Amino acid sequence: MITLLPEQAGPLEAAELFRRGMGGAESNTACALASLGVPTAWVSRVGADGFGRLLLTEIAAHGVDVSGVEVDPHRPTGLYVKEIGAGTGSVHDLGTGRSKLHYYRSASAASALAPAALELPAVAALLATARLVHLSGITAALGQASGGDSGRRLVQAVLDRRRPGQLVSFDMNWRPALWRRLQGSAAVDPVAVLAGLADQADVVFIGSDEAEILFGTADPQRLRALLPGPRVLVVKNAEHGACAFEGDAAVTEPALRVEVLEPIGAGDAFAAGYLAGLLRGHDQRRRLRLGHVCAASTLMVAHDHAAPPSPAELDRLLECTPREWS
Ligand code: KDG
Repeated sequence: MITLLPEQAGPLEAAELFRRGMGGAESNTACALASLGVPTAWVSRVGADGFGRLLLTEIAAHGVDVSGVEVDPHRPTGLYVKEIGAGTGSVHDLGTGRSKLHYYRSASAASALAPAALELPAVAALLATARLVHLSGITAALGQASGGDSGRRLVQAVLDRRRPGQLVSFDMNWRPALWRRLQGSAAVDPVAVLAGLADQADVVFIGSDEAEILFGTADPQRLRALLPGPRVLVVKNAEHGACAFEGDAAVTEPALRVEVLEPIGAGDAFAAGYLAGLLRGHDQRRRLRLGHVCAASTLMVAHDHAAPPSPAELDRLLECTPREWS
């Protein structure tokens, strides 16, 4: 997605100047993974417009393979506007942050993502060799607002077709606006859909704020009991830290203390850091740490993503003791 970020905080009606940026949970994660040196590809759809061309160029410039991105001649590229310090206390309606996102995505190219995407030769070739496929609850929700479930079917098809040994990670990414039908309430129970998909993945990420809304608890042990399927369940508790369960064994790692400018995108960066650690064979503590370091870089900027620290700084942060961990 393209993002429009007002130059000044305040209500949207007072914003005159906007800075253009790049957002979208999956592409944020892809860019951060590529910046960490992990060969990464992004599969999505953009419009045949300037914003679509810009996204393709910029995401490729981060080192991400965009050969699996389809250009739709009939639908525009998705867009969202960030309202900074909107005073509503809601990010994705979660009540955690200082911004509110206004989406212009319902008729966008990416909103038409469907299982047919897997038939594209470029996408089939990427999936045939990928060690890990990262999915999110955002993709699963696409189509729901207009009464369809193409996004959910696409996520299910990826899960069904995974090769032996191929890992699938799933970021819950609760976006209530996507699950609300354009008129009336949701056609399906989003909690059942998300829990059902998460249960089939190998690694699942969930924020405690979204866990509280979806499952009525943010307690990691209770969440593990509710989501027993994935080999690894990572529960992220914002500035406090994150807890990873592998089987029943839990490892908790505190977050870095940083000055937060804007939280959107930090979860995507965390997923990238954790997954890079997993693919490199790091233990749980190091994976969580790498997640926190990547999240911290994003928390300190107004845009949705930031380059992770240099390899030398990363090594220092991964080696220090929790007391020096700030
Ligand atoms: O996680 C960050 C995303 O929320 C943002 O980049 C936009 O993908 C987006 C979404 O659907 O909220």
